[in-house]
Amino acid sequence: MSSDLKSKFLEVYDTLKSELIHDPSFEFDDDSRQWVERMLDYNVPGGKLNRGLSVVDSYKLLKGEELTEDELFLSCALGWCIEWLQAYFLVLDDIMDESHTRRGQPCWFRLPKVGMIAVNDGVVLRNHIPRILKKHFRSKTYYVDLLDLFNEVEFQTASGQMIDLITTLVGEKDLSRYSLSIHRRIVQYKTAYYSFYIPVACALLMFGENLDDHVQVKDVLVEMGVYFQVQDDYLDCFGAPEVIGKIGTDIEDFKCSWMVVKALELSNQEQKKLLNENYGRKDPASVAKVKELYHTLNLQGVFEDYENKTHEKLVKSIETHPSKAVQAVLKSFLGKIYKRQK
Ligand code: DMA
Ligand code: MG
Ligand code: MG
Ligand code: MG
Repeated sequence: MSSDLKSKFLEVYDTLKSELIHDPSFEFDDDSRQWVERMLDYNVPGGKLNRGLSVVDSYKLLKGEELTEDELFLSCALGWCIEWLQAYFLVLDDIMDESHTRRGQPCWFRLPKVGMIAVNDGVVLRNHIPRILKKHFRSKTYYVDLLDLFNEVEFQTASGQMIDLITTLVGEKDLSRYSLSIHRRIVQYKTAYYSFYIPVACALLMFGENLDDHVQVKDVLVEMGVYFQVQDDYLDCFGAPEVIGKIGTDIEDFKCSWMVVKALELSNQEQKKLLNENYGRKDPASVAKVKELYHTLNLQGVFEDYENKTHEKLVKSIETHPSKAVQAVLKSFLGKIYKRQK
């Protein structure tokens, strides 16, 4: 990724933010304008920006030549809509997961002056997306398809979040229900569509393509998204908080994480008992016991093996795609996440 593109991308953020805090549909005063600006700066641009930048990258690869100023701006704006979507989901996810840090700073709702105002901030972030789209894409032939895409993906993500959350209630902490197929269902919906499918789908729409003609691309991207969330589950436990910018809470939250599913698969009766007695408890001693078991079961090695095999499978399936440009889009995406540490 060129630093040029990244600085252009950040420039577009400033433009979009300025439009939103001067939105004529609301009579902003200094306080409300300042609140929105601070909330946006805190929650929208501080991540890796992979999802957003991928729209620009993908569009470039599809077009195969330099973008015009206008195309560059529009692909950046679409990229930012995805970053806004991500910010909206993360602000609410951190409340529901009772997380403490995100991107190396306290979660937004943890700030003393914010608290549960963060719930409404999430709604505001969500509402900014159609406002950006209306301002910049209303006259495009693909405008309705864009709106429909964002609506579909939001529905899928919210549904995935719902099953991620209600699965923890099942059978009063009965781990015997957790399986790889339940895990897959959760992560496909909560992560894959909004993290992997939507950036490429945005680029395809801007390029004039019909999304119904790209089912194979969607399938590969969903597989990549599942792999990405397995990495997230792994890093929740074994990642370095100062690198990933967040402290894991999956064990405390009794999440149907890839780690616990694998641990259950590999455990003997005694180890299962240890899991049942300690998984989903907030006290650090219980969490430490679960992590120790993960070490004993060599889940690091199991993960490494999964990562290598999944990478190989994804490359093979990408290479069956008839278009070299599409292959390049998918490979560039895969390259960004393979063996990621954050
Ligand atoms: C992430 O799940 C999914 C969404 C839609 C935010 P998660 O809670 O594992 O994410 P994180 O580890 O970043 O809190
Ligand atoms: Mg979370
Ligand atoms: Mg969550
Ligand atoms: Mg996680």
